[in-house]
Formats: sequence, structure tokens, C-alpha cells
Amino acid sequence: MSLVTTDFKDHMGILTLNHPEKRNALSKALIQDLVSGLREMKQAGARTVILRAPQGVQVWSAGHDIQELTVGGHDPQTYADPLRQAVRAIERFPAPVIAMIEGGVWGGACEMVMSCDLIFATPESTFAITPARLGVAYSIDGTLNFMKTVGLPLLREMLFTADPITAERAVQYGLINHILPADELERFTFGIAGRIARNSPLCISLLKEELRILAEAHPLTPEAFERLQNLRRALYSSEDYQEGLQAFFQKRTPDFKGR
Ligand code: YXS
Repeated sequence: MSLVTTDFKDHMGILTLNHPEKRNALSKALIQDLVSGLREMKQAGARTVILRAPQGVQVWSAGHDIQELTVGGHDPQTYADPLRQAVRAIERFPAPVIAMIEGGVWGGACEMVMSCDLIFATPESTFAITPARLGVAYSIDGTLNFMKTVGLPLLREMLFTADPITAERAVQYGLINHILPADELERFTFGIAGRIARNSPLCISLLKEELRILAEAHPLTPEAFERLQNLRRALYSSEDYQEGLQAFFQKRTPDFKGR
């Protein structure tokens, strides 16, 4: 059974994360279904895609599948990592992808949501960026994606505390577009998606790609890249990274030693 269900009507695609047993953790299997769902929507000529979880969820997505985070000195967030593939697929989809949020959004799922073009959420939604909670060496591309959406003062707070922030705070800082009561969220989202679908799809596709390429225009010297990779290598080879993962699996608070 697919971990992402798909629907299509009136030029609008709907992708629903559907792995409640693992709180929609972004496993390789779920991401493969998500990417193939986007491919299906592109072939159908979708002019907007709504990315959602089932109505009433407490957890929209628990983020990267922690059981799939590599250990033993291997970079857990390489170019081929499923989360990186999901972010690229959303950013390169030739029409707006709208994240419709209820419940908690954790870790890499925050980046995936922020890679969407519009984000509408209920007041009860929360957003937590969690590398520091696990000792994960977050990818350079992923960190830049966060910087493209969240101003540095809030981003530092979210990264360093790994605490969830409320939807109210997120909309105040422009991290999300609108907050709607749960019983209005779907109608509002479909209404905006319908209005976008009535505009020029070729123009919107061009505008989306222009925004993507211009937002990525951050020259990074080879020396700067190698320094960041060196720092990331030290972290993902550290005892702290192992401790972060073990603490999650053992359902206990991590005891980081700083080595
Ligand atoms: O014990 P079972 O087998 O029933 O499985 C439990 C959890 O282990 C599993 N699960 C996950 N499995 C893999 N990866 C995950 N991210 C994950 N989250 C949950 O789902 C089953 C139900 O979880 P449970 O009992 O904790 O549910 P809950 O409703 O009491 O709590 C929901 C959460 C989301 C508050 C809780 O599951 C949680 O704190 N999950 C981890 C959230 C998190 O730290 N995500 C960041 C993942 S790492 C990531 O995204 C990036 C690499 S980074 O860290 O760098 O941002």
C-alpha cells in the first residue's frame, strides 16, 4: 500500500502522507511514494499540488526516519538522501506546491514544508527544527533552505533549542502564509489552489523556477565548502551523534558530552 495517497481534480493534485504508525516519518519508502506521486501529478498537468496529512492528525510528519540515519562515520545527509530528493522534487515541480498543515512538523519535515511554495496551517500546528536534539550534521543545502525561509534570529533559536514553535509565531515571522481554524483550512486551501490554477500555468512555472534559481545564487568557494564538510564529518563521526540516535531509540533524554 502506498505511503502517499494521490488524488487529482480540477487541475489540482492532492498528495496525502499516509503512514500513521510511524507518524509519517520521511522514510525512503514514503519519499519514493511522494516523488512518484509528484511525477504522476506532473503527467496529469496539475497546476497546483496540495501536500497534506489526513485531517485531524496530531503529527503532520515526524521528520527524517531516524532508523535510516546512517552511522559509522557515513554522512547521514548526502545528495542522494531521500529527504534531499523530496526537497528537490518539490522545488523543481513546475507548479506551486501548497503545504496544508495540521499537527506537529518535525526536523527534516520542516525543511520539506519550507521547500513548498505556500504553507497554510491550523493554530495548533507546531514546527521544530531538530538536528541539535539528535546531534545530526544537517546538510549544507538544507541549512541554506532554512535560511531562505526563516530569519536568522528565529532560525538560530529554532536550531539551537530544537524546541517547537507555534503556528502563531511562525506566521508572525513569515515562515507560513496563513493560519486557519481546522474546519476552514481545507476550503481555504482549495480556494487559493483554484485561483492559482486559473492563472497562466506557463507564467507561474517560469516564476517558480526563476525564484528557485535566484534564491540559490549563493556563491560558495571550494575552501568554504570543504571547511563545512570538514565540520560536518567531525560531527557525524562523533560520539554525540551516536548518543542522539541511541537516546531516541531507547526513548530517553540524550546525554551529550561534546565529543
Ligand atoms: O515505538 P514504535 O515502533 O511504535 O515507533 C514509534 C516511533 O519510534 C516512531 N517514530 C519514528 N520513527 C523513525 N523516525 C522518526 N522520526 C520517528 N518519529 C516517531 O513512530 C512510532 C510512534 O512514535 P511515538 O510513540 O513517539 O508517537 P507520539 O505521538 O507519542 O509522539 C510523536 C512525536 C513526533 C512527538 C515523537 O514520535 C517524536 O518526538 N518523534 C521524533 C521527532 C524528531 O526528533 N524528528 C527529527 C527526525 S531527524 C530529522 O528530521 C533530521 C535528520 S534533523 O534531526 O537533522 O532535523
